[in-house]
Amino acid sequence: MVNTIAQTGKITLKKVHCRVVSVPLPRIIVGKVGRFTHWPLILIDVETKEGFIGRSYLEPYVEKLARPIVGVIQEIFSVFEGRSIGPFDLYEEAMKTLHLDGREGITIIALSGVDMAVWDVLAKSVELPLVSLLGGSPGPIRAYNTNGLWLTPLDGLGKEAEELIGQGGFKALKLRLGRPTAAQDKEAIRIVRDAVGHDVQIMTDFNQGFTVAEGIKRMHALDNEDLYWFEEPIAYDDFYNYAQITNEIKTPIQIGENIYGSRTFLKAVMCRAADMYMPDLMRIGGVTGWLRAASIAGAAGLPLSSHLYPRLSAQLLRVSESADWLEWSDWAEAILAEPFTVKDGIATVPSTPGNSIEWDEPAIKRYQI
Ligand code: SMN
Ligand code: MG
Repeated sequence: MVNTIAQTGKITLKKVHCRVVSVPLPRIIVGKVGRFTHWPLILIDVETKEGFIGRSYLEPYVEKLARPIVGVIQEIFSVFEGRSIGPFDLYEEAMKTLHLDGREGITIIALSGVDMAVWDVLAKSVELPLVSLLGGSPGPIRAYNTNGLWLTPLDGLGKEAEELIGQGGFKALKLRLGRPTAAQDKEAIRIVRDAVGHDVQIMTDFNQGFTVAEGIKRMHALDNEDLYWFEEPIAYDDFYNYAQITNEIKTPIQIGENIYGSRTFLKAVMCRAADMYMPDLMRIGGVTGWLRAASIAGAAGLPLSSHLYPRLSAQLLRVSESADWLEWSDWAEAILAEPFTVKDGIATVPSTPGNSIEWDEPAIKRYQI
């Protein structure tokens, strides 16, 4: 194998393989986003002429959308097949063609998957972890546990909060809110607070459940509960109303998991839509999109956390100027080879080359659909 990538900085793209799996969730998701017992994943392998394989995965939420996204991945890849190119150039060229079908939604989700895999190839070709290729270093990043505390019966929340802390000595958890009454939300917070004490941060997420008026009323009612953030109280793209809410509510407002691409990210920042941001790798534009959004957040002094994709997000948070918290979810763990664990509330980026995504092939066989 002749590793010309290390000399030219260019990767010769040969083939893309996509597989779809549906893995059982360790804890069922019950929220404003819906009810999920299983979690679909698109597993992407980018094969290169130089012999390296770059890997990434996407979490499309909706099983029926996995195939259409695979179709878009193949379409994007076909433009680059046989060509030698670097990640930024690929991203730019693909974005230029995406204007035909729109740069938000499934198109950028598919491009994000390709982008993450191509960056993995580049890092592997120079035998560096992605974080080091980007100028950072392997090491720690603080993490919060997002794996539970859904809109489930109140009497189970205390025990569940204790279990979630126990999954990695966590110092922070996410609790979903937006129950029928403010009193019920308050009770949920009290139960979790009693279970975990005052040294644990509680992030909260409304998953866009409210109208503007309802959201403002509810957040005023919960504004003195010592919560780390209120996430997505209203529709994710209503930046003007977010700005009003952010101005009016003391608890920091968090958005970002549904923002597509760095230009829309900039629009949110320019609107002063939120106090803090949490991009999602599959929507922001993969590694390339993350780097661009993180520069904006850093320069603006806005704390940056992540959404899902803990392995790759940990690497990127370590090169992000305003890095805040890693969202640690175990939903994709079932098909990944090395466990990505948290100890004393800290996740550690390993020093293995690439983005540290490797498959557990027997598990993939079990869950492939
Ligand atoms: C979330 C993400 C993905 C599926 C359901 C809920 C949630 C989060 O918004 O922030 O983790
Ligand atoms: Mg959320």
